[in-house]
Amino acid sequence: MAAGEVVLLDLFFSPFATRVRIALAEKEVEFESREEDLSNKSSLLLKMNPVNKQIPVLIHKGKPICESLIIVEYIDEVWNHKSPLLPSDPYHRAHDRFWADYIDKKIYPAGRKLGTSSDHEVKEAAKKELIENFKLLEGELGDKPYYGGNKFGFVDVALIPFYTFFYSFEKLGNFSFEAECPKLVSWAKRCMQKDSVSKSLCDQHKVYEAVLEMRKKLGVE
Ligand code: GS8
Repeated sequence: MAAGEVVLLDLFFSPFATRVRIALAEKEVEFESREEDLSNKSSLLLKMNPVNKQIPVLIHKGKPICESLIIVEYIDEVWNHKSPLLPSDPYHRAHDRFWADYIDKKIYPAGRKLGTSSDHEVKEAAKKELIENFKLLEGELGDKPYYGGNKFGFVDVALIPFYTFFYSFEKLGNFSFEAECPKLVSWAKRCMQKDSVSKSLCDQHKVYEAVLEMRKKLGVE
């Protein structure tokens, strides 16, 4: 592959960018990661994602693809020679898209609320909501090794980046994921045994530092 053919506008602790790094690693696609400073966005980011001005953006042969789940689907379609992420059956594909959407609509907002709140009651409500949402996801996993069944798939890619936030959630919410969602923690550890995942996820302590930094900037103690 020619140098610069695949470029990712990236941010090391972003769960959304991590999805893209995992999908590219699953497909063994080489890429150039360009770390963005979101307080001083590059002209390339503004040009490639003029609508949302957000990372991640995948630039493939000079053309941008935005929104992490759309990017993961694109990667799955373009590099379809190995490690299929979405199932071939349309019903199962729709089912996977539903759960990936659930993660964006339920997990991310509740996690963000917990990460950015200082008020005790708001924080407790966010923690309760987050745990309930994760428990529901744990139920969906059931006794399967992965959300993709016997193999790592689309929903696994969508969810596993949030594992690096578990430590931050536990510190901020004063609870234990192991106690609340033991099967989900076993699933996460299983995913972490894959090189594509372990090399793409950011260290949980670095994530916690970034969360504390963000709380300082927002003026929440
Ligand atoms: C979310 C991307 C996002 O929130 C996706 O790609 O799935 N739905 C999108 N990106 C954040 C960084 S990660 O927290 C971002 O770029 N924020 C900058 C901004 O909003 O100005």
